[in-house]
Amino acid sequence: MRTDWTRDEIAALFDLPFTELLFQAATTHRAHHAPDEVQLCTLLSIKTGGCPEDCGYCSQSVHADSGVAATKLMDVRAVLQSAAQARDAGSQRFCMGAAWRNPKDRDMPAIVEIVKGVRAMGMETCMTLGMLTPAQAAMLAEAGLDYYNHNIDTSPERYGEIISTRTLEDRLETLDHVRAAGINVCSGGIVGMGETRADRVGFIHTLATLPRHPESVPINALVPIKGTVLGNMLADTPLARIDDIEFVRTVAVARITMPQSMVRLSAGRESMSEATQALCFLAGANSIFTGDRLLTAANAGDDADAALFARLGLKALTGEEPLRAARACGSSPAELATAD
Ligand code: SAM
Ligand code: DTB
Ligand code: SF4
Repeated sequence: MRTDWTRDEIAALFDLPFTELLFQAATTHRAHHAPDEVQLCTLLSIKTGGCPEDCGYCSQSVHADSGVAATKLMDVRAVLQSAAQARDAGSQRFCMGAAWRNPKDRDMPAIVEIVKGVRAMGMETCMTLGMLTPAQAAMLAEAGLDYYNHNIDTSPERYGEIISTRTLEDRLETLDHVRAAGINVCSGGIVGMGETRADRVGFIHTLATLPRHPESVPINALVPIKGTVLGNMLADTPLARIDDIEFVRTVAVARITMPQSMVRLSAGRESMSEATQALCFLAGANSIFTGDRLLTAANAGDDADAALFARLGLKALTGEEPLRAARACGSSPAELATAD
């Protein structure tokens, strides 16, 4: 897979006539994925709020005035109960998020127990816990964690305007540790934070030129949350909200530049019409978050998604993923990911 995309090439994709861009994205999608299959992932916040980081979009930052109460890490049994419900609702992957800058070593035994428990239920596991040391990444790999989510969020130029308590380089370093440990990478970001087209180009460019593309690329549309810097900004300047067509273009460019990745239409579906979501699927999105809650914000809910899938003739992706096959036969997931 190409990892040498230039910004000019990516900008040229964004500039294509919409019909041509969608045709190219849909063609790329079909070459690598079944176009009627969409992966269902369920999110659970296993430790909510009270986060010391100052991400301008996030309701869970102590710097926000969003009214989200801080909780302790959930009890292992309660997490496993939620995972069982998600599995019974047809979810393939269980993604667990903690509002931490980084996990403390004393948190790791419970995290390891959770990973093992969810995996034993036959679901793929994903965790997003903030920055990791190489040793913590190795512990998660040893526990059997399938994916680690760690978003780059925006362009390198814009990063410092959105988050001041860590740098993009910190983020990339954790992605390196995750890769080195042999865990699949889930990394994407947020559009609709008042950024320019050039920022969206820089954001996709950063992901598409990583040494290996992330296996999952979540594209979130900002969920404006009152009391956060960006939620307040959008309330004052509603025109800054991203145009639906531009959002679909971003999904299409992610699909074309990272053909084998699962591109997830992530947060923000609540405020998107069915027609816009359908365009995202046509543009190559092949993964969503199901259930009625994301981490703290509302999500479409299983009934709405079942109705949408029925209208569009989409079905839930099932079956063994390359990672599981890789583990079973002893080769590393990294080798499989580069087998192109
Ligand atoms: N604390 C960990 C971290 O930041 O890596 C994990 C949880 S964090 C909430 C996971 C991701 O959710 C963020 O990187 C961001 O991309 C996304 N996110 C958070 N708040 C959002 C919002 N209001 N709208 C859209 N995406 C959001
Ligand atoms: C990702 O890219 N999006 C998810 C997941 N990774 C952890 C989180 C979305 C959060 C939306 C806002 C909220 O629920 O607070
Ligand atoms: Fe903390 Fe993650 Fe929210 Fe940033 S996005 S404030 S790191 S929970």
